[in-house]
Amino acid sequence: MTDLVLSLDVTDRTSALSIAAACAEEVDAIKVGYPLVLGTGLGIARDLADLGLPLIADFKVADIPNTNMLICDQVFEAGFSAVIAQAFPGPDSIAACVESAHAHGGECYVVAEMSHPGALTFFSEGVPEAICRLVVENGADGIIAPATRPARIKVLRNLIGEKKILSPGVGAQGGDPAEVAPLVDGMIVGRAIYGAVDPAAAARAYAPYRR
Ligand code: O7E
Repeated sequence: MTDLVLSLDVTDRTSALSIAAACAEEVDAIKVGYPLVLGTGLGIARDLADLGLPLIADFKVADIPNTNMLICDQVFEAGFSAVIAQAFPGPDSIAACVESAHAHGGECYVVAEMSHPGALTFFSEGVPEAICRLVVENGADGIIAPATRPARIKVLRNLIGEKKILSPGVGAQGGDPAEVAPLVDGMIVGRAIYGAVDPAAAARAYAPYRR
């Protein structure tokens, strides 16, 4: 029903490569963020890209357009196939990420609403809805929406049409894969897989929800 995206939030190279290799058959993409890149260096992207899976750079890029462009160019030159940006710097900043992504044959996802409890402080009162409209206007490939609030995913889906939804919060944050999988294009799962004694078996447990 959906892709399974492994959020590889470990901080050492040996663990990252062994977990990724063990789970390669069980997942559809790998998301890499600050924990792993700060722990190992950007070169980890090339090592992971060798597995042949799409590689999503979760740097939640959030700067002026020129800086966003410089960051995204580095991301794609490092071997990533997609980048995640924040929307709050505005349409021109998102557009810079989209332009860099598409110039490199990659994708750009924009955070519309986050999954943790505190997210409701600022991602409220129509803000995620406004972000979705921006995403449609500026040609981004999709949004990030919270697996912890499936009702909100349905609302945001109605605003973005065919664009993709990647959804973190399944597993450790309490999101239910059976409820979320039919609503999204990719479920992002971190600790419930990489923190398991047998990460491959933990990833395989999501097989009933994969397309
Ligand atoms: O809770 P886990 O361990 O399954 O990990 C979830 C991952 O998704 C982790 O990397 C976290 O930083 C990220 N995430 C959220 O948990 N909630 C959000 O709202 C957004 C993200 C995220 O990745 O944003 C970009 C996809």
